[in-house]
Amino acid sequence: MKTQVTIIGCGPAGLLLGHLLHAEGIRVVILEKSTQQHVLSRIRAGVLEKGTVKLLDRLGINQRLHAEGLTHSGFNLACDENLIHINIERLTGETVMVYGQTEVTQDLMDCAQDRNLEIIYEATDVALHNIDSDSPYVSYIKEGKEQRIDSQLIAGCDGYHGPSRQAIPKASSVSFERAYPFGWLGILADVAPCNHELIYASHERGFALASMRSNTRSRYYIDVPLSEKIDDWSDERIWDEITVRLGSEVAANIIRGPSIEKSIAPLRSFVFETMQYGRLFLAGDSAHIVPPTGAKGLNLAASDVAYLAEAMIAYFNRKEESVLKDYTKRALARVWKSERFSWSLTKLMHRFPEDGAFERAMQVAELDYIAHSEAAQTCIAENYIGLPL
Ligand code: FAS
Ligand code: PHB
Repeated sequence: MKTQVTIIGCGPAGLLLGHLLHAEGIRVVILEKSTQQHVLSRIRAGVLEKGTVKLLDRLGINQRLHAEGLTHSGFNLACDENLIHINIERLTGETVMVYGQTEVTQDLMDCAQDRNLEIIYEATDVALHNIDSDSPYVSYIKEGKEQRIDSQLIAGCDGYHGPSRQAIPKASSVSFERAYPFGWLGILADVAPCNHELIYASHERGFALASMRSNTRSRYYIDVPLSEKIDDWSDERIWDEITVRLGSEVAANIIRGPSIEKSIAPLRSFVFETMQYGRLFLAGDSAHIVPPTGAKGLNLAASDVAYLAEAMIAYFNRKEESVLKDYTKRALARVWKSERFSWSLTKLMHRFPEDGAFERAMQVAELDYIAHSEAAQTCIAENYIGLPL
């Protein structure tokens, strides 16, 4: 098979890039190792920056987003019993949208079908070949048969564990990594949220987050040591811990219910420099990971592909190579700022095992400063809504 761009991975990065190029008449094929159901079964991000919403509006894949998404004009930081409201709309004039990654992925997949954007699911053993030549290709197995796609460019949108980043020689790249000594235990339940906006809580016992997917479906997180196993956490034990960490005032509004999903995700900050090698371009989690504290994962994938699509459209439709060459520099500039914001919010809101009373006093003092400083709140707000592209 021959095409112009082979996209590996059918997560938000691969699907958004596929749609952006397809809309400009560029031929693409998306290869995904799993089934559509499996991709949709993953519970991940829940907050969309304004830039991500604009991208979906531009593609016209936004009916359900605007019908079912929740527009939030603020969120809260909580320190023990004190709630600090960050009024992002008053401070920046912008809002964010609460709409699950699962729903975004569903909408992008449904539209792919309607618009004849080709996705090959259950494509296993994907391997990249000749990526530093003028004739790169990707091989894969489908229904037991070896297949091959020849294309001018390849986009590695296959997440942290995918083959694309591994295909780039170590000598041509530098990695930066910070692993955190805790993970996020998340629970999803069909109960009304305890608050109309998100609450990120820093408590003596640890971190908690009260989020939602709709007015009838809630998503809560607590941080737990990496040694913890989800089977050791009954729903009751999770609700008890959430109730303590969110403080008595908020806890009074918590409605408990059976979990429809619960899992533990490790926290990591990771950046891979470079995002281009020959004819291969990385986008999303294949090139960088942020701890979810800043709600940046999905949104960084979206900003990467906004830059990459612009570069590939210039290359194919206007025969311009320069924008392609600038991709890594442009994308990484925004990636590092989001990495910094996610890392600083993680440091502020979580208890680190090596921390003593002094470090805790520093966290409490910083949160008290934020509570009384418009400048500090504006800094957090402009990062939370998403820095300009
Ligand atoms: P994805 O990982 O979403 O997609 C990559 C795709 O490539 C997958 O469908 C995979 O099956 C496919 N693939 C992998 N290897 C392949 C191969 N060999 N061949 C073919 N296809 C292959 N962000 C938040 O903001 N809030 C959260 O709460 C949050 N929770 C998260 C929890 C977890 C467990 C994880 C891993 C991430 C979480 N994130 C969260 C971040 C998340 O939103 C990611 O940033 C986002 O999914 C990135 O999108 P992609 O880059 O498209 O990668
Ligand atoms: C979520 O709703 O899953 C969510 C929201 C905000 C975050 C992380 C996760 O920062």
